[in-house]
Amino acid sequence: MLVTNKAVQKFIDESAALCKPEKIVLITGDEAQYEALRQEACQTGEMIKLNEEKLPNCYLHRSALNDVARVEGRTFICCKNKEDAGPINNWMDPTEAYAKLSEIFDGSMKGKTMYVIPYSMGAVGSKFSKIGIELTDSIYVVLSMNIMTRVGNKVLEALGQSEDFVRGLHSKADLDEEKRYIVHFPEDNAIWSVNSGYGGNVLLGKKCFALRIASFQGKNEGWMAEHMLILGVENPQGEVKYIAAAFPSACGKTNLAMLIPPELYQKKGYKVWCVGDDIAWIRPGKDGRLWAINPENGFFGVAPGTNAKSNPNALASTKKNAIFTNVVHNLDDNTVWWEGLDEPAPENAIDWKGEKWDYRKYDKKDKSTCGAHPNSRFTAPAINCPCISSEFEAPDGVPLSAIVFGGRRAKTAPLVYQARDWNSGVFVGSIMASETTAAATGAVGVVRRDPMAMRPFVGYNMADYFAHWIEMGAKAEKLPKIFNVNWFRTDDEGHFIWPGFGDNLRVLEWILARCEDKVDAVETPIGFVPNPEDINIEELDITIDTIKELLTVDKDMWLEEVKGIEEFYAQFGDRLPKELVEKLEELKKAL
Ligand code: GTP
Ligand code: SPV
Ligand code: MN
Repeated sequence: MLVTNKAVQKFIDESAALCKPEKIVLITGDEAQYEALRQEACQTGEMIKLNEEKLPNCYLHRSALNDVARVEGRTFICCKNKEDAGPINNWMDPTEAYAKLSEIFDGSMKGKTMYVIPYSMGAVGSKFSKIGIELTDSIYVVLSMNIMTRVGNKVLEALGQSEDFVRGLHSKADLDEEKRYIVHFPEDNAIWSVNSGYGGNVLLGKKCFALRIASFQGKNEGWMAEHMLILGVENPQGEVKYIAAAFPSACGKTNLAMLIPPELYQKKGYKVWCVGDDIAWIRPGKDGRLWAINPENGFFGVAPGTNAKSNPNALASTKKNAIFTNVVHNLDDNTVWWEGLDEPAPENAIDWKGEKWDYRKYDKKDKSTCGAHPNSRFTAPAINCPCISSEFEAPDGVPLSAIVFGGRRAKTAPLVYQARDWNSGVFVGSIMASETTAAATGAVGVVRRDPMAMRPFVGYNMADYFAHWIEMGAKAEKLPKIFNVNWFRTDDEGHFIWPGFGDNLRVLEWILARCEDKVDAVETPIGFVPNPEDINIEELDITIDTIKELLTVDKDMWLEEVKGIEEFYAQFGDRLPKELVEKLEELKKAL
């Protein structure tokens, strides 16, 4: 072992004493080591090597049938005082949690190898970056972390003798659902995850560190960790403006981050650049603006629905050095397939469960007949993305012109509206609600409050998180403007009214015009909506009446909404910032 950092070595020794692995292997970042691990995983059946000509260095992995998404009910924030975790998070006393999980971890790696993954969230050595050490018994985790983060000796070098790193311990153990725990100790910079092998539960740099632990660090250190994509819109003059957007899981971040401008916009010279598709770390800069970095190094994107029309950039990103999880295996040419891909379903196929699959039995209305799991995903290196931003590695990140919130709302929320000011924007984020998706276990399609798309990811009391947002507003003079969008309004038959995807640029154009005071708007009780003629519908098959309809703010529905907000706010008691109580009163009065 080449670890010279004493705190890292102590963490490894203590964890090894608990989990009792047969071997300990340091992940160095060396390609030969990865290649040996890929081969080992193929021998054990953990991964399947795909067609080298069509999908070079790509692999397929199937998770256990009971382990296909994040498990919010088994995710805990373990801080000393229960009140500090707040009413939204599950809480366990840290001492109790360590004891309970120690029993599960005890001997969980017997006969197995414990891999030590030193990784950096953000470019290695940048002052905005943070380091984690993940210990795991899963090769799938090692190889996926190598795609999603920056890994290896260079990270240990950057860490030096510092003790400032997040300690992540993961074991698949028996994949027993009843003993599955995703547990965070924000006060100890530690994460323990056991009995899962799936994405957000086990790639500890992602939701566990970069959102739950980092949101807590950000509150204490004066910055923000958010569930946001970051994109740059380049106008025909070549100026690039940056937008960060928070949508709940499986509500369109990856799609918006990589959008292809409609032909009309391409001809004019518009381009969109992707900085990140899931997580943003945001800090006030010396110039009074808010600056954002994407701490990740790859995409863990939803596969179903990704195709050459909806998201060609995401599709292109998966063509080499990618890992697919729970998609269909096309045996005819040893490639992969999922619902919504451009090609017809393969004749000769294995579904996500590992069983022979007949596409003729597929029924759109019955998710259980899908070949690919609805939350099947790809892990792909960011550098594969044709529209990756030149600022992707910029150590200080990019300056934000706008922050956009959004969710899946069939009716209430209009296509777009602008908050009156920063605190109104915090209010708009705090009242977000969205239909649940397959990204987490549980019912799908139920509307729930998901403030700032962070409901499952705030590592402390959400009332304090709202207060932190308000405080951040006082820290920067040139704040981004705040907006809310809804691509998901439906007609009476349940069809989406707005075309979405690339055409969302038409809405971003209005948003950026508002940021530069170039366009008027109409004031409504919830904020400013566009004049319908200011949303460009050239070359679309919808009329101005459809836009009018998409922009309506229905008072009765909003009065109903207010009741839901009051109920939601009531949980926080006195801890809810008074600024938000005032904003709710203002909304009620305006309605
Ligand atoms: P996470 O990775 O879970 O955080 O999800 P995400 O927010 O990145 O969502 P993603 O972009 O993967 O989109 C999820 C689903 O939303 C896919 O099925 C898309 O097809 C669909 N979707 C994305 N953008 C739009 C849109 O503009 N309109 C409509 N109708 N659907 C969209
Ligand atoms: C999400 O659920 O928001 C994701 C996927 O981005 S996971 O990494 O599983 O959290
Ligand atoms: Mn996400």
